[in-house]
Amino acid sequence: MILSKPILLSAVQPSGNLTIGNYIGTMRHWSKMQNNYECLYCIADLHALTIQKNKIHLNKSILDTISFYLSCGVDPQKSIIFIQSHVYQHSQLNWILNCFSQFSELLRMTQFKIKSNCSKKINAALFNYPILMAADILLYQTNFVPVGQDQKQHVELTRNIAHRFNSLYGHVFTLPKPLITQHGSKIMSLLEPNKKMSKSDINKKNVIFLLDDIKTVISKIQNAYTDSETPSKIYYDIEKKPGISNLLEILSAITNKDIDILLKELEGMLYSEFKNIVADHLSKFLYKLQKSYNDYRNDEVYLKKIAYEGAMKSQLKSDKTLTKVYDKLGLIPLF
Ligand code: AQP
Repeated sequence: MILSKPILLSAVQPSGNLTIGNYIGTMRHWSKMQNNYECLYCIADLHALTIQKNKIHLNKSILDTISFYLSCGVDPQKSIIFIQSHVYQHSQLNWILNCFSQFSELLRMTQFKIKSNCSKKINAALFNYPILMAADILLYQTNFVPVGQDQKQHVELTRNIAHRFNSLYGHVFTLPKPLITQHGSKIMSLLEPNKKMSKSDINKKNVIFLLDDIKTVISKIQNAYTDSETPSKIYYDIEKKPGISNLLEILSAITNKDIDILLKELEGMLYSEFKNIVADHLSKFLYKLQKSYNDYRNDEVYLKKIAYEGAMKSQLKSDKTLTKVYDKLGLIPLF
C-alpha cells in the first residue's frame, strides 16, 4: 500500500514586490517541504486585487512571483504551482463559504483592523478576503499551511468555517493546521520594528525587497533602527531591543544558524559591525537569488507553461471537493 503524503498549501499575493519577510516567513521552507508533503503553491492574484488596481503592475507581479517560486527551489515536477484566478473553483467555494461565515468573526481579524486603519476607502473584499483564503485551503483537503504569524488567525478562521460546515453536512473538509516557525515568522519593519514588514508599506526604507539592488540593501540595513542602550550590547529581546532582535532574526534565517550561536559569534561587537555582517550576508544571498530569478523571469513562455499545467492539475483536485460540496448542499453539478 502506498501511503499518500500530507497535503500542504501556501500562497503569496502578487500585490507588489516580494519582501524578505515573505521569503523568511514562508518561501524559504518550500523547497524542503516538497520532499515530505504533496505541495500546492498558489499565486493569490484574486487576493491581490484588494490592493493592486494597476493592470500592468499586477500582470508583471504575477509572473515575478512565479519566477521567485522557482528560484526558491520549487520544482514543478514535484509540486503544483498555479495562479488562483485560473482555478474558478476558488471563487465558487468562496461564495458558498460566505454563507457559512459570520460577520462578527470577520470583524475580529487583526489584519483587517490594521489595513482598514490605514485607509479611508476600504473595499468589501478586504473584509471578506479571509473567506477566500479559507476556500483556497479547503478546496485541496489541505493538512498544513505554512504561514507567517500574521496569517495564523486566518487559518484558525478557516478551521472554524470547515468545522461549522462539517457539523451540518458530515465530513467534507479536512481541518488544516498552520505551520509557523519559532523564529522568522514575523519580520519587522527596519525603521519601525514594532510594525510588520509589508510589501505595501509606503516607506520603502522599512522594507528589504527581494529585488533591491545591493547598494540599497546595504544602505537600508545600515539605517535600520536599533536602540540607544549604553554600552551597546547585542542580544535577543523583542520587547527591549526590537530592532536588534529583528536583525538577528533576519541573519539567522539567511545563514541557517541558531540565534544562540550567532550571539556567541557577535559578542563584543559594535552595532555598526553587526549591521555590516547582516548587510554582507543579505547582499550575497539576494545576489544569488536574483541571478536565478532573472533566468526564469526572462522566459515568459516557460512561466506560462508552468501556470497552465498547474491550473489543469489544481482544477481536477479542487473540483472533487466542490462537487462534494454541491452535492451536500443540494446544488446540481453540471451533467
Ligand atoms: N513580515 C513578514 N514576516 C514573516 N512572514 C511574512 N509574510 C508576510 N509578511 C511577513 C508571510 O508571507 C506570506 C505571503 O504573504 P501575502 O503576500 O499573502 O500577504 P501579507 O501577509 O499581507 O504580506 P505583505 O507583505 O504584508 O503584503 P501586503 O502589504 O500586500 O499586505 C504569508 O504566509 C505571510 O504570513
